[in-house]
Amino acid sequence: MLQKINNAKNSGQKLLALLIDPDKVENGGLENLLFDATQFGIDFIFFGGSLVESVNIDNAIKKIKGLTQLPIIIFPGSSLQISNEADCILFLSLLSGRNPEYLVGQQVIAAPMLKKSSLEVISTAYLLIDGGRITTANYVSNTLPIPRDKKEISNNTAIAAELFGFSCIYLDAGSGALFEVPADIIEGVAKNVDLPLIVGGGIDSVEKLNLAYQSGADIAVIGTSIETEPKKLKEFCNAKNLMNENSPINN
Ligand code: 1GP
Repeated sequence: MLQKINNAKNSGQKLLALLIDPDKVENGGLENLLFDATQFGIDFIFFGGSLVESVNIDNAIKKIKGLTQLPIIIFPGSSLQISNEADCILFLSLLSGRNPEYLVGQQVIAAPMLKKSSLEVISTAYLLIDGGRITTANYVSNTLPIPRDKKEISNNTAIAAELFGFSCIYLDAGSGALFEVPADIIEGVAKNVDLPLIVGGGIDSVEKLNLAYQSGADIAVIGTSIETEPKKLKEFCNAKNLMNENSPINN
């Protein structure tokens, strides 16, 4: 999967991930949603959440796999969210925070399970950016997000991530953020490091999606907006496809 992501980055192709909250898998509409996601051009299903109630992760992923052949990447909120049913997992370290439990504690618990699993593991520096309100990720991780007007902090953190040897960076304003990750934060990180850049949180319009891509996002993640208005999926996919058709590397 990392190879696919790096190849896309090197050829200027943008990717789009649909985030599925494990607690919503049993809700109606999943079949249609995944049919549309496959048909219109979603590249990955991201699966996970900061707070998951009582769902059986294996069964939830099996259900998704029964409905689509899209790759499933676990975006875990904790070491409890591991399943061999998925294809890949983002091995996140919350590098914007100063809570050792989310920098390394959960990872130490998860490490032997991941080592034994068949999952592809992508080491990912996870940076929470202030999205205008306290998100579940901020609350649960007990960390401060990077202020929206402090791009030197996100730049420095991203450079540290690259020096540490992380394989990619995830800039997240948090699920349901009021404001998406600011363009200048994405631009700064994209200029300072060569790693693939995942960007999400609060992307609820095609304009915001396009701006994230133009600023340097390689993968955009969309969750809440599609949960609220599933019909937007087609618009988002069309925008991504159009951006790729018009990519200077293609022309
Ligand atoms: C959250 O980046 C994801 O971690 C997606 O955010 O739900 O706001 O789209 P939204």
